[in-house]
Amino acid sequence: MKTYIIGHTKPDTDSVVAAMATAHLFQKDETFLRPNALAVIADPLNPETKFLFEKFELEIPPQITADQIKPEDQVVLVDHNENYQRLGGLNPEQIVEIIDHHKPQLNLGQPIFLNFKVWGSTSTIIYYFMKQQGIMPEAKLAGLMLAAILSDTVGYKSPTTTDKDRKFGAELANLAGIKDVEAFTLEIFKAKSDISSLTDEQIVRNDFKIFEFNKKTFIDQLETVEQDSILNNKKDSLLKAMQKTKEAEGVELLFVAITDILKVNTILLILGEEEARVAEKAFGGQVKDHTLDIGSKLSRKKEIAPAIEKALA
Ligand SMILES: [Mn+2]
Repeated sequence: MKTYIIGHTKPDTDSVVAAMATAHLFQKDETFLRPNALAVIADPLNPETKFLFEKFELEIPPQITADQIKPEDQVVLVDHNENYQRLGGLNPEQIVEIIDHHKPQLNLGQPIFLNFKVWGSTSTIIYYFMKQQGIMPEAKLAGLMLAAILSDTVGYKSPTTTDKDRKFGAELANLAGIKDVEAFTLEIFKAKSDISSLTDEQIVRNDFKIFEFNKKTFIDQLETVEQDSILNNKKDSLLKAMQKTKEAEGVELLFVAITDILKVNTILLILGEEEARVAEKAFGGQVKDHTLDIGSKLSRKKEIAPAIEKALA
């Protein structure tokens, strides 16, 4: 019997690092009774996460498919809980534990261990458990955990940021020997912005979620330090890729949010009239040339998706 610890599909840094940190915790502390737990990933790493693993010279967790999970194995989900965010084909009956900071959307047939905390990253939660058990991550893992917090909270600027994230982030910076956290944040932002290897369709699908609002709504968010150049050079081709994706996914509304994490500003790419109507109702202002500036809203979870949901209600 094996226990796999896995984050969501199209993993971000927090998803991968939270799985690794959880495996470390379970291996070091036998009271969890999951000593052979193994961190794995559902899809290849994005450029930001790849950069961080190279920087800290740590081994990337192996990628698995549902076929590799045997009926007697157990699965721990980190950084997600919703069905559509899970590894495709995963049998929900094999999920034994979930550690997450997203809205719970669960319909499971058996009792399981649930650890949900409304903090800025799942890595914040794992570090909290480590502290409770007196287990400290070694320097490299601490550096990755700090990166996961900074990435998920957009350098502590997102409204999802809590005092726990700042406090634990500072402790992890100490453990990792990172003195200039701001410079480190900028390094992460630059790596996050590297879309040179992505096609337009991959950008539109880079970090999307589908929300079951009154209308089925696809929202992708691209966090970048190059908002201007993306809008100047890529808008038309992205709109084409958005149309294709909308048809392929069978959604009623599709938005791509281009968030400049240094300027703290989001511009929505608006595909058609229906999206324009909903976005104007949700955020005010007027759509111009397929774009709507929605100001300082950074968080899809806390600001962008709820406003769209409300406009559709
Ligand atoms: Mn997360």
